Amino acid sequence: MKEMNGLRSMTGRRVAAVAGAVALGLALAGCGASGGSGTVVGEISLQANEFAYSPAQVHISGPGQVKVTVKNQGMVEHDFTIEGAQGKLLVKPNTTGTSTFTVPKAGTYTFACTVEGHKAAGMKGTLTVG
Ligand SMILES: [Cu+2]
Repeated sequence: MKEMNGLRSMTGRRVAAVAGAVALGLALAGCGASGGSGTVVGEISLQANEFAYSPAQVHISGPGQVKVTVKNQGMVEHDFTIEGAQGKLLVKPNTTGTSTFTVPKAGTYTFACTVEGHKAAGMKGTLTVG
């Protein structure tokens, strides 16, 4: 009876140890593989006017946070949004604005000005991630 108890507790301990190792492995894999939404992976700098961004094609190395700086050289207010990402950066004429956007995964994103008529007039571009 004594031996049986000892065996059972040994087995139980081993199972717990294995479960712990698996959980740790998953946690580490989750951290590395996804890139995480809290990692600043890139910085982009754009100029805006009526009605275009320069450059219109930008790239960051992978998903995560991207710091965006927009210098508005136009006569009216412009903004900057990334389709598929939260947030909007508003920039008044002759000022420079900065904001951080979180890009969820690798791919090609359209960024654009949401002031009425601006995107249709050509105020948009492409952000490539990864
Ligand atoms: Cu605009």
